[in-house]
Amino acid sequence: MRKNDVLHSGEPGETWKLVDLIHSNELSFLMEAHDALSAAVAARSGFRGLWASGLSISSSLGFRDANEASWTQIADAVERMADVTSIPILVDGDSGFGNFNNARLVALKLLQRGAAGVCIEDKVFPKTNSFVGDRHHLADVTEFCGRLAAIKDAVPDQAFVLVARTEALIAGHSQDEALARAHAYADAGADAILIHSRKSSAEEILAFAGAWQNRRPLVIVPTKYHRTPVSEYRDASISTVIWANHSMRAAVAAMRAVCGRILREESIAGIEPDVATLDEVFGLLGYDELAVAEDRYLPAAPDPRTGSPARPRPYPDAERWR
Ligand code: SPV
Ligand code: MG
Repeated sequence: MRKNDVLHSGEPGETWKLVDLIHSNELSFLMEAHDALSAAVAARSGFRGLWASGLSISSSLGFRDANEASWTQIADAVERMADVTSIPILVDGDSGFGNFNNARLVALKLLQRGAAGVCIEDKVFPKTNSFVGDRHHLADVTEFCGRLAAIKDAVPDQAFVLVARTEALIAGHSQDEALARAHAYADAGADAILIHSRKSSAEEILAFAGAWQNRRPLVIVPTKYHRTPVSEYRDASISTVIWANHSMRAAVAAMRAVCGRILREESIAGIEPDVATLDEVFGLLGYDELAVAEDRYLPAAPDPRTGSPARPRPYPDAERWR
């Protein structure tokens, strides 16, 4: 579930895990993460893959999801997520941060920083979050296919998953337009297609899935149509569901609640049962490994009373942090 906590060079074949998830006959789930801590929590919870959400990373940095954060800031966040987990990360690469040249550079850098795949959407730079306003200008199909092809050519690792996301339905276009785009993106080399919708029912997504006939694995983001049971996605042979922003939104709600209570009660006594213990935080971030490493690498301090070089383990609590 977790790498060697601090000194982690990645595990051989790790990126294939995302290929396996996307191609699995089972419905797969990717959980949103926006920093190392949320990635560690999702991995510990049992999720087998992560979605490095542009919205959530931007929000955690105090930016709007409108390409205000630079791609290097996104890559920094992704690197820390990859450092503390061993589950694959599909990175939200927005529209690729420019033309084919920016897109292929970003994809290559994300691979180098530990990502297992990138998803790029057929918008122009700067993009706007799909749930904000109506200015969702689609990229020209041929030009977007160039971005996809350039990524495929530039990223030599066959295990690196390229997801092409069409915003055709978000931008108010027809199913036919969405399908034509998806077929063009598959022809250009996309390993999977993400079809996005902001309707409150899954109707248009399920219609798309029916017409798509599983030509490539289909990925969905049911943020707005959240009431649909996942059994409907299984029945529609959808490959992967992304829970796109729920750790970030949960964190906002939890922080709001705890700040309000501490302010009102002028005390932290009452909130203790409602916040994570420090042991949980230490456990998530591998403090047990540091305890073992200190024992191994630091010179033994003499006992001040006896002068003996033998010293107790520095963190007798380490077992609780596993
Ligand atoms: C994100 O998580 O940043 C996404 C999904 O792109 S959405 O916010 O639904 O557009
Ligand atoms: Mg996004």
